[in-house]
Amino acid sequence: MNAGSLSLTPSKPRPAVSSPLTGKQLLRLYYLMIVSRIADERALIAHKQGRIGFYVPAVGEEAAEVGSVFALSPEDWIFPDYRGSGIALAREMPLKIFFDQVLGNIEDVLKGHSMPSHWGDSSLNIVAPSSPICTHLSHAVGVAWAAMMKREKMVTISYFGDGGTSSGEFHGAVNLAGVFKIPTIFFCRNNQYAISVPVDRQTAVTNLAEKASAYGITGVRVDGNDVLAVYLATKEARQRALRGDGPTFIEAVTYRLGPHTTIDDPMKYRGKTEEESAWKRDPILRFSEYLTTLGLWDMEKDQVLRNKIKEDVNLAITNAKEVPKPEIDSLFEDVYSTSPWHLDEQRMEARRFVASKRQIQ
Ligand SMILES: Cc1ncc(C[n+]2csc(CCOP(=O)(O)OP(=O)(O)O)c2C)c(N)n1
Ligand SMILES: [Mg+2]
Repeated sequence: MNAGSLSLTPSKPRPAVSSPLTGKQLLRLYYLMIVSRIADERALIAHKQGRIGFYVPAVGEEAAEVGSVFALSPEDWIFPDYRGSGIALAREMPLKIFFDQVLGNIEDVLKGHSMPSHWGDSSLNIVAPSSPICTHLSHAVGVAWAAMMKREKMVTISYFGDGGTSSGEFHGAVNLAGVFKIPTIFFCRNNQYAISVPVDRQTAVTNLAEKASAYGITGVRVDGNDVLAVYLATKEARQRALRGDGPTFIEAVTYRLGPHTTIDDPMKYRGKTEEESAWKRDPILRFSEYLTTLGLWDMEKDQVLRNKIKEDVNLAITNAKEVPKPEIDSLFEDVYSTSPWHLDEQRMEARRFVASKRQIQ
């Protein structure tokens, strides 16, 4: 679906309010934020119904994810972490591919090899994430370094959380990128928690962007619930990288409105009052108010858009459930060019196990 098919064209001429983007682009951003929210909400329901095994929602962090991806060029490479529905969808991943990955069926581009909501797709320049925190940062640095040597006009961007900035992997990657002025962007979504641990229990720094100065690179703190501020900060970081002025560490200050993952209950470590006040800063609500002020949006359009997206999301998830799962042999593919003996043994064992299950059924 694209914005045009829902007549998301501006209904009134734009007033003279300054915006870095055209009306059409602003509405596209809004569409992407809502599709990310609805896809996450639908996936959480599917998990409660026992239809999917695991999910990592980005509810509340849509402005940070969508705004930053929107500032990139198609040739840039993205290194996401496990919380990235807005990243994948803003990179124009179709809902079909998105839910095929969540369900891990045979049409999943990653062949069901990754955990649900770890989206990757080489055709979209998105590297499949792995779950260990910040291990992908040095990969993003390495790819950007290679591009720099080859004089290719591209940057890389890696996504991670506030907790990730306390890891050794963060230190190693950012330090190296600073020394060699690597054209990369370190994008931190400070959503206030690392699972149940609040930011002030894991770092004495109140402003994470300050960490950049320890590596001699530019640090930018941006309101992560303001999609346009995030867009501009990322765009500038991209230009800085391409000019040869080195990497940028962006801290997007936001809030994780949902659980850490489907196996978390935030009520065990934070109160309802805190959540309720965070919902008042919902980036989607805020952006819809901005669009309404510009004369680009109204309640009726909003309802039409949400209903259409819900239909699209439901269809994608229903279809993905119908697609068969990969055969057990696929577990052993894509790692070795020639399978070693111990994997051959395990493959035979796995085949016997599946066959015995089938007999019982
Ligand atoms: C190296 C490593 N240690 C521990 C974990 C377990 N773990 C998964 S998510 C997480 C918290 C990460 O918090 P943050 O970096 O703030 O990202 P967020 O989940 O809030 O987006 C932890 C400790 C892990 N995945 N990898
Ligand atoms: Mg966090």
